[in-house]
Amino acid sequence: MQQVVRPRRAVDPADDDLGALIAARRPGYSLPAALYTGAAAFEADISVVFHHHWIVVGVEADVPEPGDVYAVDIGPTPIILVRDDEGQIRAFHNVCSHRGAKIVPSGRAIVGKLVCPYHQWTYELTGELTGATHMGLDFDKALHHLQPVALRNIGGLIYVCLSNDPPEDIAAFEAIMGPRLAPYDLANTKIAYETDLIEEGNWKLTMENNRECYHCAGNHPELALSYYSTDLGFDPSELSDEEREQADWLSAQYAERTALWEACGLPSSTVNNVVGHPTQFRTQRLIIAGAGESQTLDTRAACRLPLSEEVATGSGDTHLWTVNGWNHFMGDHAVVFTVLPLGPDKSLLRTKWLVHKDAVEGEDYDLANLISVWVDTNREDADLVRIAHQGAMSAGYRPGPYSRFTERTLDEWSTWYVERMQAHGYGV
Ligand code: 3BY
Ligand code: FES
Ligand code: FE
Repeated sequence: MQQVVRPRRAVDPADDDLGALIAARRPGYSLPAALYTGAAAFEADISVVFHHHWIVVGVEADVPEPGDVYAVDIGPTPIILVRDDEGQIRAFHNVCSHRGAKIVPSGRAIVGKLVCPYHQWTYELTGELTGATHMGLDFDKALHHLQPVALRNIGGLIYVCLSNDPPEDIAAFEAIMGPRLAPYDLANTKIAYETDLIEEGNWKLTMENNRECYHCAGNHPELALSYYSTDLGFDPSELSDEEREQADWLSAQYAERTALWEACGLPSSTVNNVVGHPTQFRTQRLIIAGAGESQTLDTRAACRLPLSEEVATGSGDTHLWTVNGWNHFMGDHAVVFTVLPLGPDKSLLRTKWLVHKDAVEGEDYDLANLISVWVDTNREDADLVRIAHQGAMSAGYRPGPYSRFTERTLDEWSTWYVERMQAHGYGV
């Protein structure tokens, strides 16, 4: 069998000097290579971004019933989401208070209690330790409950923060996104399908790739049917007369539709809280192209049961980007993407397609039709992330200029990253 030799970046001693790398980032340009490829940057990302910021890990539908457990790994730190007997969703470190074993394997389970496989310490779904044999009469179980993790359920999206001092601006995010997501009634959805894609690239390259649609025209024939890539901006001087007419038409449509949506109680204006916001997010209600209903190949709804009556027709696509995810909420279904780092050059992209919980596969929706656009788009994006990472590994890589028309959001992303690293003491 032929052995696959993975390319390795020539190690430069400066790769470990995160302070110098952060200080070297030039505004308007992509990051120095070692911030994408280096082991030191990866460790700092886990510590600064994933252990001190609000991270999206799942949706209410991951734990629909009491006793449902969903175990996720945030870098080296495994956590569990659990719905307790009162219906409350809680998050805990997935680490036993005895000798620290990981209690539940990653993935989903249904349990009555949480029992550590090592010595069978037993926890209630509230985290309380109720069973621990041979520990003596003086052993106080109350001191050994599971360690809680900060959790916010924002319109059905589950955010956690591993820090004991979580960024307080989650309140601003909640104030804006709570009302925007409420009409989609995510609490009453189910996961129709889920995919795990291991991307061969740094998680920041996955996030950068998703923040621009410069690459869409050349790479996403399926998504292009329902997605107006021009909503992310093009250089007007490069447009033909016909293209300019189209762009003008689209801006007029946006003005008209945004006013209409707002009048119907569907908040729609763009909010861009990235630079200067620890809990970064950007949201916008997009017009869907074609028949305007959904991100499908025929641009019509894939599921005949809407997520709610409020969004049943003409509600467009609420697009939300956060630090490790992006989302599309449409009238008939939602697609939720979460990105979790596995290594400097490996990231997990988990995608969930949500439909109304009463929708029946084969009757209300055809699964292949529901998932087809994003299965293809994800595969295409994974290829782009792979070649971007390969380039960053090369001795020939130099930080390159972001387009001020189509990649403004990337400059904001990289600026946010540098700011957050500096806030945690790197490069200052
Ligand atoms: O649709 C998305 O989620 C993103 C935004 C722009 C390009 N991309 C495919
Ligand atoms: Fe969990 Fe011992 S490590 S019971
Ligand atoms: Fe893409």
